[in-house]
Amino acid sequence: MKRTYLYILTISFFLAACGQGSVNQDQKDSTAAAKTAEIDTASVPGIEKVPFNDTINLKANDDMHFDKDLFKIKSGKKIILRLTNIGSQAGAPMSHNVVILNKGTDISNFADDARKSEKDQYIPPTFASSIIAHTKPVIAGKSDEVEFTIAQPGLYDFICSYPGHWGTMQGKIVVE
Ligand SMILES: [Cu+2]
Repeated sequence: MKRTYLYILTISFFLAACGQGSVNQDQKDSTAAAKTAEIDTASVPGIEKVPFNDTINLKANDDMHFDKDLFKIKSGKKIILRLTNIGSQAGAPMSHNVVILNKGTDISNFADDARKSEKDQYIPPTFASSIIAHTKPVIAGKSDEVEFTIAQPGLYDFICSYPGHWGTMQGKIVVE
């Protein structure tokens, strides 16, 4: 009888200890999540080698690539977005643009609507609130330039919204 009592006591103590353990684990998890949110932008591979810039200067070619895919800018600062199309001017020249998307925008959904927005030069009105800045369509040999400011630090995507281009024409902007 005494032995059973001890046994139950031991089990209870063990369970209590486990309970305590899981509380600590939860605390650890939430601390880790908070840290992840904090270092979100710092965890972008290669970002430590990218200097702060006041200009996002992109060149696009007929192979549907931008010459750069990673930028670092300061929040609240006026930034120039410039796109130059260095593609061939012969035949049927290919156009490109650059669209900077707000944090958390689903690129695939955006591109889907962009594809259906030919009359709006592939800038979908349905996603107006997700667009921070965009250039005009730029044909080979031309360039376009716009200014923008991003107030909130974080990680932002940019793409070319021409149909079928965004898969290879995209990059990231870290705002600190
Ligand atoms: Cu393009």
